[in-house]
Amino acid sequence: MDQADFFSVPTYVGSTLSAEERSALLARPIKNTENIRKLVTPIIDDVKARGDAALIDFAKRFEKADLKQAVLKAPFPRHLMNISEQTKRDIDTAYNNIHAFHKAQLRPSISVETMKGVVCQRVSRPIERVGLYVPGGTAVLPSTALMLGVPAKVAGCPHIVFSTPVRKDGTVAPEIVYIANKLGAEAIVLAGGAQAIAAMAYGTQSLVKVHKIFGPGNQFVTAAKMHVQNDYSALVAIDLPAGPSEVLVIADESCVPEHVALDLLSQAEHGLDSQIVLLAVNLSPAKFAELERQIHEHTVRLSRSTIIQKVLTQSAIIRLNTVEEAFEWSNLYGPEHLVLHLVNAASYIPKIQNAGSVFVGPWSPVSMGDYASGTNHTLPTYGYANAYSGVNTDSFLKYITTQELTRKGIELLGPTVVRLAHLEGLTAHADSVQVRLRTKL
Ligand code: HSO
Ligand code: ZN
Repeated sequence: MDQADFFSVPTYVGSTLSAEERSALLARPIKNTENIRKLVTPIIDDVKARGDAALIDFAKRFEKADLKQAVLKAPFPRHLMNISEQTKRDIDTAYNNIHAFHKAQLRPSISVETMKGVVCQRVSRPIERVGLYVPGGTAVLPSTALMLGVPAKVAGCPHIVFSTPVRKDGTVAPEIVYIANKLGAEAIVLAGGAQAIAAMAYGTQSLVKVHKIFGPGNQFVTAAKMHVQNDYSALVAIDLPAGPSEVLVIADESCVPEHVALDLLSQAEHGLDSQIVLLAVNLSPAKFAELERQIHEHTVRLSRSTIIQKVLTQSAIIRLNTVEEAFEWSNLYGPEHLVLHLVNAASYIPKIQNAGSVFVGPWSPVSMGDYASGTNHTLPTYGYANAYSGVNTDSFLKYITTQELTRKGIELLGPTVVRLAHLEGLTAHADSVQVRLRTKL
């Protein structure tokens, strides 16, 4: 076995696959949730019981860091956000684009007169306290601080807290502190994993509990989010199940193999559990060979080569005959990121039913959306794109409805409601309308 074979990507011919083989290729690896739950529950319970002291102990155990305090409160000291002028400008550029796109998502309140004298309204309110989880792990992700913080700010959330694991020296990445400061966040919880989620869900001696928790994370973070969401004593909501990164690329003969290769590898480098799929539509043998060559050539060169090689062996290239078939596959898979390397790529958008975010045409690598184009990078994974949207401005808002009827309105609609209430045997409901209809003004 030579070096190239070691991480060659399993390749399939779509037309030869049985129904079972197809669904096996579309499935994500099954998670042993029971085991994860067993590990996560005692951590959550400990933070719930002991608060800050438990967080300090976990920082020692998991991050090998000695913390004096578990929560860093605003105003954040300047020396903790020491970054270059160029990095500031780059963060600011990304911030402005994300801000512009998420601001445009704000919707005016609506008011509809459904019948004469019956007026219904919907008004929005920002969620008052939001907790934003920024993963640490194998890479620091200040971009995630922007993706969660900017829409929170746009929505008008008055109390924003971040949570992120500390480094060995007890500090967090200065870029994250800079962003937290720019957003007017109140605190940074110096914790990662399940312990961070628990701190935000239940509060600690130095942190007020939040109403909704956002952010991607590993399986422990996701399991902890699910756990606290189901605990009435936490009374907390979560954004979405956002797991390991995924990309599905659809490429036809017009594609530039090197671009396709790097789009795949850029998501593969996120972690050992990343998922990448390439649907190759009618590629000539020469194009296909070049694509494979590019994947190999770049994989050996990249800084996270070992991770990528492992990911490639558990990935798939599927050769298909038509673009239509490719979209059928893609809609069944429901990828977090969908990249279209196709002639007239934009004309296929109406065919997309399930995807987190779509990257259209040869000049739109996933990285643009990961960092700075303006769209959000916290997206549904694991096939949840068939029911969930990615994080957006609405995720930070609640909608309240109101109704106001006039005397004319209740006269018009009241008898209908009285009959419907009787139908359900709920006479107090019926009477609350009847008494009004009888009231002489
Ligand atoms: N692609 C990731 C987000 C990210 N990429 C952060 C780079 N930094 C979401 O799946
Ligand atoms: Zn990424």
